[in-house]
Amino acid sequence: MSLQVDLIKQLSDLHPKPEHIHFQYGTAGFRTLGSVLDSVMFRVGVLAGLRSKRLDGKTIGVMVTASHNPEPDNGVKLVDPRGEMLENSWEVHATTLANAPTSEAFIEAVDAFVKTMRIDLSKPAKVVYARDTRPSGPALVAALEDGIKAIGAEGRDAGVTSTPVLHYLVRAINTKGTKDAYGEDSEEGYLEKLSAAYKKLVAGKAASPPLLVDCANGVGAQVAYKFAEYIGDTLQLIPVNTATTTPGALNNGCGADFVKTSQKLPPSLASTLKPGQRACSLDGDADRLIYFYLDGRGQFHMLDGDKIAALVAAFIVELTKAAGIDDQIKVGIVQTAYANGGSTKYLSERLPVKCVPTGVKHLHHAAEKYDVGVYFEANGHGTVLFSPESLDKLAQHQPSTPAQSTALNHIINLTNVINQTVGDALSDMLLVEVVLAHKSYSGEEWDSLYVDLPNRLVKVVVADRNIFKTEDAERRLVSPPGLQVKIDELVRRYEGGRAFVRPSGTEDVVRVYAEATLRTQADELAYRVAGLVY
Ligand code: NG1
Ligand code: ZN
Repeated sequence: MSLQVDLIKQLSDLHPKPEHIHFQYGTAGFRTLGSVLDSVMFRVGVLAGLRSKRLDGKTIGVMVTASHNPEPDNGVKLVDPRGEMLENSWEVHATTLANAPTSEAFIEAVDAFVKTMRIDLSKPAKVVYARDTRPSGPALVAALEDGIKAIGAEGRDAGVTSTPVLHYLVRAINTKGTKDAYGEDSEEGYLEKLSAAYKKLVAGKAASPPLLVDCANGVGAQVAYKFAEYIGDTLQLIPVNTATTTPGALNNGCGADFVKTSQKLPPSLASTLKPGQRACSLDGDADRLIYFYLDGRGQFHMLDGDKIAALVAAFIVELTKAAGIDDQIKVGIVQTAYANGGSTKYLSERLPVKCVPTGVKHLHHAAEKYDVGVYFEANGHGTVLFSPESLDKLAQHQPSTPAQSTALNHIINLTNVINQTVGDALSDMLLVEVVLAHKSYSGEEWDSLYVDLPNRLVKVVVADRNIFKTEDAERRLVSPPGLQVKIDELVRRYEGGRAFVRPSGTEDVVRVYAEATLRTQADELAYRVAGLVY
């Protein structure tokens, strides 16, 4: 079977590539202004179909979102059959196809690609796709659908939903009817699976105080409202910032990225959040989660991805001990250079900790090497992975006391409340609430596990961010020559100082991170390092 060249040409001509734009499949897929992404969407539709054919007709996912970025931005990324990010080696093929200047050049590139990858075009192809609430979404999905049609793939529209729901769907579809079945392949199936596990885990525990959920005016609002229904009285969820149709509201002055970057309470919560009460923020596609609370004096405290990792890892270790399985199932942590030094110190005194470069795929792959791998980026993106061997051990373990049996059941229920395909704000929120309920922790008690070092993250716009090259999991620069020596010199002058510089993989900027024992010193160090970069 060969390509349907006429059909591809006819449809591709409806989605011409804009001149003078170079697209790049980065850590978060293609991401830029929604208004220039039409051709990219069409071509991603074709590519997703080809990937499905290459993998023998397994369903591939496509998510249309720009996450925490401003509303006019949009983006697209592919999801592999187990619900994971697209295999690394295909990122360059995605980039090549997206940049073919004309329909003819695109068809030629597809043809060459099919031949080198030995893709059997007679194989079936299935693609499931979803989008967030951005206004540019419907038109971009229409372009994607043209691409799916052009390659002769079968498309399934999962509608408007969160990124983690789409990842769940992909895994559920591909494991249906097997021994690894992940759940019903629908949003209801997802809600049902997670909330049933949550309810078992908190059965008999005192009801938690109501939880404010800042939905960033994005798609998380819709999923949060549904969870509120599914989990009923066990925990009262109060979704706020749910204006998904108000122009300009998405991620604006609210959401996980706002809270993490500005280290402030979203102004819209100022009159609602009471001292002592917990709240959390999701990002625009609901795959990041940040908690916070106001103390008795009304002072804001943030509980970020590092704090979530510490809370959750300690709880799982405790349960493996209580279940008498801690000699067989070991917990490990994966972080990036952005993890707060306070968290790294606290965690590495207790558990194995690995530092990897920024980007979910690096964290995910490193976490797969542990029996139970807990990975979180400081920005609140993360999850927990249980290896297939650990799942087998849990299923086969014979508890010798009722207490062991209870602990074992808790761990098994945790494997179901956790979305193991990708970071999932609402799944992580239920997980955190389980641990807090079991430990009877308030936000303040959770926060006191360790003290965060004051830190500052700044963006620097530079002429060419590609000259910045790093090593040692992005903690040191190898290029431009000489710059790292200058950074080292500066850092030495600050007590508890640490700083690093790396090019962003999602924005045309260089990021500078600094921490120090004192707030003013962390800020000063960040700005002085930024001065070196500029
Ligand atoms: P870049 O732009 O490469 O720093 C950002 C986040 C990553 C990750 C990606 C994907 C920070 C400092 N960086 O990457 O952690 O989440 O976006 O969305 O938060
Ligand atoms: Zn996101």
